[in-house]
Amino acid sequence: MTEITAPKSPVTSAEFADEIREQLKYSQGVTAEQATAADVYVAAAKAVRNHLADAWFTTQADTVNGNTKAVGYLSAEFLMGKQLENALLNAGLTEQFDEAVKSLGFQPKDIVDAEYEPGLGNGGLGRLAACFIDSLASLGVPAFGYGIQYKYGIFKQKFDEDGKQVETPDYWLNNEEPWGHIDYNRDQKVSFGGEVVEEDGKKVWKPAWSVRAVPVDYLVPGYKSQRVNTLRLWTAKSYDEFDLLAFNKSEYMDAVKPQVKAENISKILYPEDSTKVGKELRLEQQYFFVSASLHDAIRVFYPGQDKPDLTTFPNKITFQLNDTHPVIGIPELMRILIDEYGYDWDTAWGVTQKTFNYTCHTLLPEALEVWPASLIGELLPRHLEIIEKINEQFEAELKAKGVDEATAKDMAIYTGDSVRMAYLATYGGSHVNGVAELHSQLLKDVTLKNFSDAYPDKFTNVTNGVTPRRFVKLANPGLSDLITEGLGTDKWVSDLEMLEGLVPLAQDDEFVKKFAAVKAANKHAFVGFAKDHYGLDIDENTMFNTMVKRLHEYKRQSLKILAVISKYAAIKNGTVSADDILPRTVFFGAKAAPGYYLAKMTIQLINNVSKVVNNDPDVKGKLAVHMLPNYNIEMAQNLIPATELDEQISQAGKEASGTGNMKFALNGALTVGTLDGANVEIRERVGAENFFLFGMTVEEVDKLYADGYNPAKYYEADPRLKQAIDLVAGGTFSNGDRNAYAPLVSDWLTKDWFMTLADFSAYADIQAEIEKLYRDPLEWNRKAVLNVANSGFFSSDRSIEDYLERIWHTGPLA
Ligand code: GLG
Repeated sequence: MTEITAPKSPVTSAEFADEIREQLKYSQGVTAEQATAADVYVAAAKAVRNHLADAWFTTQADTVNGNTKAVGYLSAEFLMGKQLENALLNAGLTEQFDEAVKSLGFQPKDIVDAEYEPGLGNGGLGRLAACFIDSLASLGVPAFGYGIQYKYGIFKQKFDEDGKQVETPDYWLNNEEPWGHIDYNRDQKVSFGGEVVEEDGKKVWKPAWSVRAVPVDYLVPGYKSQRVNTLRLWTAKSYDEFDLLAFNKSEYMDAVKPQVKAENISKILYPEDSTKVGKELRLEQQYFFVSASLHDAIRVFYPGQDKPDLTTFPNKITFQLNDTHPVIGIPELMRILIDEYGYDWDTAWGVTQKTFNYTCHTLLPEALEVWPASLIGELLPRHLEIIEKINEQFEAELKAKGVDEATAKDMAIYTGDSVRMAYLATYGGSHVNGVAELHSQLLKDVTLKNFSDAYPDKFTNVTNGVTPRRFVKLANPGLSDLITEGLGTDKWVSDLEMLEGLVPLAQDDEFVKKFAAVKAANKHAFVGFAKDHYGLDIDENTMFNTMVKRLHEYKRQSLKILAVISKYAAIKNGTVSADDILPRTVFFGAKAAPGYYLAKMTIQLINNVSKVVNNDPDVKGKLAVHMLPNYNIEMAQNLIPATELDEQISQAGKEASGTGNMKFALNGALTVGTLDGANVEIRERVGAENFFLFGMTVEEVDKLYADGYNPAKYYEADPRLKQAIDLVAGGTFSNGDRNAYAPLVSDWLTKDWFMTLADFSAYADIQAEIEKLYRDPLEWNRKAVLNVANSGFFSSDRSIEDYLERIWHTGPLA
């Protein structure tokens, strides 16, 4: 095997400045004197990319020639965040960069800020994929991320003067994008539609139309591993850009139609999060990237071979299906093996089942994709046949296992009308995992119970994690320095469980005070960030209390805003004395899916509560509320390190894991949360006494549903809750308009599917405990240090180690 070479020998800052100048001159066509910050950003990006190139090529060669199985991470979303700082860190060029840009007359921060954040994901699932490929590279495991280079990422969120969410397109490729390398010579053809005919006793798919899948390669540098993996995002192009015949007849629009149809496939990221969509285009997107990726893997691992031995495919690469979105890959690999390479069904099935594994990210039944069979039949007729046959084989297998008919029917992959992708994934792959202990247990007990009974060995858990590079080292340099000082080494950045070494320091008052000073500095920095970005004036001498995540009823932003309203009312009414009020600034950040009515109304309510509260002289200095627009990775990197109290208040049994919760704990925020998702494990590790637990458990929730839930009862029982809802209903946050929030209020009082009202009292009660502790800064910060010290488990490096051991059965390159 090839020697691992370091990513191009380290350079001095003067040399790096020359490299930037060279890029400016020969690539961008501007001199250093003419260059703007945006120019220098592009030049620096290209310069650092060059530094990583050799390690990238070596890694590719070793991936193909070595005997370590690679990982293919198939994901419809990769929410990468800005790249420059991370690439510099992993290339070991941070200091050179800082000096170099200063010598060119710029501030490093302005160059970093000039990067436009790509938003190719919705939330946790997409960000997890980004953390995972970072960890794979850092652990030296050969891996490919495979996805789509959407032209428009997640919409940009603004608020209109009524506080309503307004979505605008996110055209992130508006300016030169220096990271992706488009590779027209490694394209793949992806076909759709048409019919299946029999020729010489063989099924032959005659598709109606095809698109050209062109890869755009992003380098994924590992931290101190000398390895650089590939994120290959596909973009759709037309084969017949231009129909000359139509054009000659001056039908200009018709002439470009094929191009428009083809390019639509990679045009937009679906802005749904955990909700079902039934869009033809979405299935086209899924098939597009999965088909291209599987063919690409065959190209990579069997170079130049016309008749490769694909029975070895699962030894070359194992594919992880990130949720149900890529599950069409199962019938696609069957089709490739049988139709394109002539394998028999059983051989193809053996290879396919060994190749795939499936991660489920939800507990909401409506988020498990189910496709109408008619749609699959129209778009992918051969695949529908294969799915039917898989289903027949599955039924026979269940029968042989003694599964009764009614149960087998419930488990059908193909019902005649529809195809259940989660079931197809569970049967068609080797392993199924949930993303936190509780979630994996609930998958076995509830969501996929029949499958777990029939195939107990398939089921396992891998608790999520987050990359310590981006979310501690880069986001929180002050804390990083303090950790390094405390541990006497910076090795924790790639071995996060070393943070445990900080446990004794939580008893050292001097250390705790240093931690408090870092937090204060981060708060101060965020005040500046909020002023620059949103024009806000924030009082840093208040508790920073944050709830950032997608807006969804189950996550219960409603619970938080009702508690805020109740506190506002208490201050106004004088029910709390001035001395008893702990000054708080509450931050929300959340995007709602554009078609999600109640979620959008919740955003509007938060914005209007914010308007009323922040402009009321009676509560000035005591309570402030901000709904920050366009929550994204950049905001997370700035806000999380500044947060003191974070909110993880979903209804128990609904949040599969959460990953924001891990980022907050690692940055020394205390959590107020329910026993849901990974909160359970966070609490176990940081200690019950260092976590504010409230609310119903999964069992209590189930029981209450079963007994018949009546939210109005809770409204009547707790005057704080009644008053908060009455204020909303009475028009306090809508200029007296009593109808403005009627649908929301009516939902609370009559449905309240996620039991916000039932958990309100417990949530309001625990605030006293939180505030009491906060008044004792030393004790609060001691607990915060213990949160940091005991959260090392939540590194995505550990998650990847678990996947390697429990599911992928592979490891780093030698
Ligand atoms: C999901 C879940 C989250 C989970 C994330 C990553 O809702 O609880 O943390 O995936 O596994 N759709 C998501 O974001």
